[in-house]
Amino acid sequence: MNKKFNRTLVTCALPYANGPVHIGHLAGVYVPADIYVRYLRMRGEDVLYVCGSDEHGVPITIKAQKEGCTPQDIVDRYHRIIKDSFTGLGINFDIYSRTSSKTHHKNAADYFRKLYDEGKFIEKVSEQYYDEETKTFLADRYITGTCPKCGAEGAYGDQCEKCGATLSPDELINPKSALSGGELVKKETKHWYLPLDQYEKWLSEWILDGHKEWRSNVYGQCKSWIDGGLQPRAVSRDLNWGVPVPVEGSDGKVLYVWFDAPIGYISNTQELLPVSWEKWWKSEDTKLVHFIGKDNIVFHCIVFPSMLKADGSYILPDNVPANEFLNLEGDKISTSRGWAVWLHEYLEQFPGQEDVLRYVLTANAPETKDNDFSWKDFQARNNSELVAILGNFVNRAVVLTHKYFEGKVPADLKPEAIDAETMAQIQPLREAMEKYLEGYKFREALKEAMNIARLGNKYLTDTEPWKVAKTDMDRTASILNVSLQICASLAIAFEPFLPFSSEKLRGILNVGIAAGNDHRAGEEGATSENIYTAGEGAALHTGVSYDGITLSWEDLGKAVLLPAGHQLNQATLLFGKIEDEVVDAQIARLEAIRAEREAAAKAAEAAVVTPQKEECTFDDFGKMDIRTATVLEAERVPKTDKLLKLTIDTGIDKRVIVSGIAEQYSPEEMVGKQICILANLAPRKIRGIESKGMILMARQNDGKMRFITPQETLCNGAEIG
Ligand code: B3M
Ligand code: ZN
Repeated sequence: MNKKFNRTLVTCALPYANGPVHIGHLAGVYVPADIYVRYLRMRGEDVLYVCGSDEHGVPITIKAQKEGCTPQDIVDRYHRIIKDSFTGLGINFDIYSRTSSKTHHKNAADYFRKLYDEGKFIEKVSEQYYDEETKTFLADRYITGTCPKCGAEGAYGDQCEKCGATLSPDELINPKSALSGGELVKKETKHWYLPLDQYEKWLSEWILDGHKEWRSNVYGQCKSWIDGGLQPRAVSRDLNWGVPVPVEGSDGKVLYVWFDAPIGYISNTQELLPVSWEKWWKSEDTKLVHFIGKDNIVFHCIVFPSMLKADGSYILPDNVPANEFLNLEGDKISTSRGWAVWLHEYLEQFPGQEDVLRYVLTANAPETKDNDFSWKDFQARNNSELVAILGNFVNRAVVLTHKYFEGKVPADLKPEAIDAETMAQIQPLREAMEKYLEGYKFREALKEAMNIARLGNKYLTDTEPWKVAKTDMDRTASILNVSLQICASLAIAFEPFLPFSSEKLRGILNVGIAAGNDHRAGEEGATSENIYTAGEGAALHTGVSYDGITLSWEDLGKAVLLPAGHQLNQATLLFGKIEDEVVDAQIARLEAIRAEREAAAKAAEAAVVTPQKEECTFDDFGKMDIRTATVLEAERVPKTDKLLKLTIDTGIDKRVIVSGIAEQYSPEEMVGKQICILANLAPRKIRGIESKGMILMARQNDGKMRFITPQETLCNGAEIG
């Protein structure tokens, strides 16, 4: 495989260190990348696996401001949480560093400076919003105003959170500074731009002609960007958090977060491998693969490659297998609304069940379209796939071997046709898995692995060794031999997907696995802070062998992996059933969030006030005869939901008014109430009843209505005006 390549550099999108990692991130980026890396390592490939926290950008400064702490406090907090939670899920990067590191600051500044010196940027002065009070230029997020689309207050300069519209600060009605609340002025400021238009032709050849094999969602997005014509992009910002622009006269300016963050991949590699890093970034026989979510496509396929091209000494990504989005219980995952399942919380609440999450997120991966995570599906996939198929098969095979053969792999004494038939079905699955894994189709690859377990489970059910054992021990020996060989294949097939369970299974089978090497130890001169120390994170199975048996990927599907007489360990359950109460509690937590959100939306809707009507004169108003009156009798108008027939005392007379308030008031409630009426409204027939006048109601935008009543009881017929 990888004929033209001798090594693979895998990067994962650097998570923003302003919140923990959730299942959407995992399904989109980290779980697929981890499967890919584990697979390549099993095949003996040289792989470097790089990630880290993205610690710059405006949202981090806003969060710090809200919490009354520094941006550094924020990123320190989340960097730790994110890093530990990845380790907890068995995602062991060679390095997980951070963009606030010294190496990165220097590296990003040098990168900019080189392009600057070579004249690769355009310098442009433009007018930007400026807050006189705080003396700062404002990022779009720091500008708030009324949304031009839906009228909501508090829309941001880049987006209205109420209606979701993408905005520019110029579109906001009455824009104000979110920092000081004060008025804004426009002021000139200088920035540097990467002239993407100059890279358009090259990008078109490189991607549109040269990478037709990229996923259609990725290719399609690139095509629409390129076809739409590329514009120069600013690579600096007026902000005081980030990598300072390394050019004289650029005080108060930092590199745009999307300029420095991808350089973070390079910096992190340098931190780990200060001697040999260039081999990974500048050598044509290195295959570079970026795992990202779909909102990052333009940056990884258009902007970063243009930056690399502008420098000229770097390789370009061979593939960018971006996933679509994962929703949660039918709704978009949202950090700010708490609509998410956070990895660090999952690890706490589901100890020992790391692989269940890895399994469900892969089986449901949003590879070609958005997909949904639901707790019921999580439970069903655990109970009816992991427990009932994979776990059940392994457990039956091992328990029966202990029961009849003292836990030793029995010899294949009496083979029958069904054995060969079953193995013949399993044998081609390795190639199928390889094709899928190398083509970034992880869901499909997982299905094939599960098919091995299905075939094994069916084989046991069909051959019924527990019955055969009553009459034919030789045949029983063969059945269990075949079953255990399949178990050994499962330990190989599931290693990339379910590393914890696979390790457990190998422990039961008493075998090792050749899982390749990692680079976590770094090399001489490596910056120590972010380098893993021995024992940190889940074990990497680097060529350990037990009882002389070391399985390798190439063994998958072979008929004989465990020799007769090989001693097994006791069976332990690979997976446990997940009960209703457990998922019901998770669902209840989400339902509470949903209910709160709906109530807030209703309140917000109610608060929207209709615009004032056209002007009227005093005479217009004077024509209206508004008075107090009391309801004497009330009854529903038959066959209607909304109408009440009210008999009222107006002080002038007793009359009937038909009013559309039955949805808000029952007849009983109305009797005896003092209200206000428009007395001289021309009579109308409503449902055959003559209605003389109208009851005055206050009406909210959400449909809620209340009648108007004097502050204290007055005589009927008192004039209002
Ligand atoms: N920090 C991830 C995100 O959009 C962003 C990726 C940077 S990768 C260089 O959540
Ligand atoms: Zn809006």
